[in-house]
Amino acid sequence: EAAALFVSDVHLQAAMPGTVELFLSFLDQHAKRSPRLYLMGDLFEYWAGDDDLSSPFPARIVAALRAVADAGVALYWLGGNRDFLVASGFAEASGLTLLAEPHVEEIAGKRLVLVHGDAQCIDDHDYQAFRAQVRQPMWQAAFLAQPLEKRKAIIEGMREGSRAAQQVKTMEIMDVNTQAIDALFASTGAQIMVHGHTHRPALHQHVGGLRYVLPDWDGDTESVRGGWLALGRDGVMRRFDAHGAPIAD
Ligand code: OKV
Ligand code: MN
Repeated sequence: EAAALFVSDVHLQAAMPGTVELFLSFLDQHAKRSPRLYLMGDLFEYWAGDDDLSSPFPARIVAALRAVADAGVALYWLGGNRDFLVASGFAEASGLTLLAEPHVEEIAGKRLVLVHGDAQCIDDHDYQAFRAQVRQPMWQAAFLAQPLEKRKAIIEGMREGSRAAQQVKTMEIMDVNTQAIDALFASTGAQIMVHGHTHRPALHQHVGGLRYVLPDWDGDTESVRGGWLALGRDGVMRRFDAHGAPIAD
C-alpha cells in the first residue's frame, strides 16, 4: 500500500464542475486510504485570501479536505503560483499543515524534495519578477488589506489580461530549467523530486535522481486529464491517471 500520495494543479473553480467532481472522488476513493496526502500547489484556480473561506465554493472544498483529515490522513500543503495566498486560516479549517518550499523529507526510506515548480522556471524572467513581488510579505499585507471583492476583481483582471494576450497557455507550459533542477538535487541530497506547474507530466532521470512531474487536471472536457503519484511503502513511486488506473513507467 501507499505511504503517501502527491497531487497538484487541479485548478479547482466553481465554473469547472467536472474537475471538482473528479477531485472530490479522488479524495473519497483514494486519498482517504493513504496515510499522507501532499497537495503541491494550484489546487485552486486562484485564492484571493483566507477571508474567502465562508463562500460556498471554498467552503465545499474545505469540508471535503477536512473529511479526509478527520479520516486520519495527514494533509500537507505547498502553495502554487495561483494559491500562494493560502495561509493559516485555510490550513486550520481544512486540517492541513502548511509546508515551506523546498520541502525535504524522508518517506518510505527515500529522500524526497517537493516543490510546486514555478520557482525553477528561471528562464521566464517576467514571471520570476512578478513572483518575487507577490511573495513579499509587505506586498501581500497591502493586497490583503483591500476588500475581498476588490481582490477578486484584480485577479480576474489579471486572468482576463493574460487571456487577451494569449499568454497563459504558452507561459504556463514553459518548462523548468535543468540547471535549477540539478542545483536543487545537489543542495538537498534528494533521490526523488516531485513537482507540478508545467502541465507536462513525465518521469525524468537526472544525475541527482528521478524527477516526477505531476499532471494538471481537467474533468470538464472529453479528454479527461489528471492524476496523482503514490509512493509505496516499498519506496517505489507509482503514477496513476485521473480515474486511478496505473500508468506504466
Ligand atoms: C497564471 C501564469 C497568468 C505562469 C494573482 C493572487 C495576486 C492569484 C493570482 C493572477 C494570474 C492566475 C491567478 C496566470 C499563470 C500567468 C502568466 C504566467 C508562468 C494574485 C492570486 F497577484 F493578485 F495577488 N493570479 N492568473 N503564468 O492569469 O491565470 O504560470 S492567470
Ligand atoms: Mn502552477
